[in-house]
Amino acid sequence: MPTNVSIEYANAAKKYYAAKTPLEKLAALEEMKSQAPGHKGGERLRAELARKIAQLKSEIERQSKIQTKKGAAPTMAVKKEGAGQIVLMGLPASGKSTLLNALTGMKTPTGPQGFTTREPAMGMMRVHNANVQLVELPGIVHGSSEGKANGPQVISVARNADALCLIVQGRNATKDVYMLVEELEKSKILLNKEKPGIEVKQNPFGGIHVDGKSFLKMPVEQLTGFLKSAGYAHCHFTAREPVTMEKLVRALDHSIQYKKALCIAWGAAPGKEELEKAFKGPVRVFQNVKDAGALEELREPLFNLLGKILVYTKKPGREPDLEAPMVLDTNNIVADLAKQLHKDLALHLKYVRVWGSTKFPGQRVPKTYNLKHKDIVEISA
Ligand SMILES: Nc1nc2c(ncn2[C@@H]2O[C@H](COP(=O)(O)OP(=O)(O)OP(=O)(O)O)[C@@H](O)[C@H]2O)c(=O)[nH]1
Ligand SMILES: [Mg+2]
Repeated sequence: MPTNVSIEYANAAKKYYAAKTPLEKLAALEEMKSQAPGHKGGERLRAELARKIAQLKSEIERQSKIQTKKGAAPTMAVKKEGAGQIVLMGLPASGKSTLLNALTGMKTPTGPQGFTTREPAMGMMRVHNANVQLVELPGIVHGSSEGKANGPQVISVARNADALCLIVQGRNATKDVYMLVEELEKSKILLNKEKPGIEVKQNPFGGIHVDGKSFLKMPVEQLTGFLKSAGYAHCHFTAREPVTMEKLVRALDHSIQYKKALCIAWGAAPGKEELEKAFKGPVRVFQNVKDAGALEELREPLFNLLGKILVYTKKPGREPDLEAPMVLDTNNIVADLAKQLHKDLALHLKYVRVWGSTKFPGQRVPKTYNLKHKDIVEISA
C-alpha cells in the first residue's frame, strides 16, 4: 500500500480484503477509488483501481450468466400447509426432533448420535386453534452452505419457509449460533434484518438518475461508479433511508432472502444476553428441551414470526366460533377479513362489531378498522 494514502482509503482497502462476494469487493474498490489521492503521485494507484474494477465488472457479468444457466440447487421442497411454515434448524443432535414432537404431538425418532433425522420431518403446531407447520431439517454443520451434509438441499427448504427457528444446546451454544448464522448468510438467508429501502430500476438508456441524494452516506460519484460497474449504467435509483455501501450491496443482490427468526437454547447454554448478542435477535433459554410443559410458552412467539394475526368470527346473536380462527396479515383491516369470508361481502357490509382491541366490547367499527390478534368480529351483511 502506498504510504501517502488517507485513513479512509486504508479502511476501504481493509473492506476490500475482507469482502466475500464480487459485489462487496466492487463496493470496496469504488470506495477506495473515491478516497485515492488526487495528486499526480496517485495516478498509478487510480489506474490500478480502475483496472481491478473493470476486471471485477466482467467477472460479475460472467457469473450472472452462469447463474441463470445453472438455476437453483436441487431442493427437498416441503409443501406448505396451515397458517405458515417454520423450519427448525440446528446442529446434529441439538434437540430439533424433541422440540418438534413436543409442539406437534408427532413421534419423530430421536437419538443421541446426530443425523437421526435425514429428511425434513414435519408436524402441525396448534396455536389458539390455528395450525402452524413446523419442519425439522436434517442437521447443519460447518460447511453445509458449501455442500457438506447435503447442506444446499437442506438449506433450500429454509429459503422457501416463512420463518426460522434455530436450536442450540450446551456450553458451545454461542459458537454454534455464529456458525449457523454464517452458514445461512453464505446461503444468502439473512435473519431479522430489514430489506433495504433502496430501489434500482433498470432503464434502456438515459444514464443514472438518483432520487433521495440526501440519504447517501457516500459521494454521489462513488454511488454512480458502483452502479455502472455492477451493470446498472442506465437506471433510476431511489433511496428511502440512509444508504451505506453495505446496504447498497444487499439491495442489488436479489437472491438474498430476509427471514424472521427465533433462537432456542437449552442445556447448560450461556446466558440469554450473550446469545442475543451472537444471534442479533430474540432468544429463549430452557433448562431442558425434554420438559414439554416449559416449551408450551414457545407457541405464541413462534406464531408471531409469521407476521400474521388470528381473528375469530361470530354471527349476530351467537357465540363466536373459537374452533376455526381466520388467519390475516398483521396490517389487515375489516374489509380484508370480509373479502376472505366471501368475495362480495366487503361490498354489502351493514355493520361490524369487534370484541378485543376496541375501547368497548362489541364496539361498532368502520370497514377500514385495523384488526388485532385474537379479536372477535361480528359481521352483519
Ligand atoms: N442418551 C440418550 N440421549 C438421547 C436419546 N435420544 C435423544 N437424546 C439426546 O437428546 C437430544 C435431542 O435429540 P434429538 O431431538 O433427536 O435431536 P435432533 O436435533 O433431532 O437430532 P438429529 O435429527 O439426529 O440431528 C440430543 O442431545 C440427544 O443426544 C437417547 O435415546 N439416549
Ligand atoms: Mg432429529
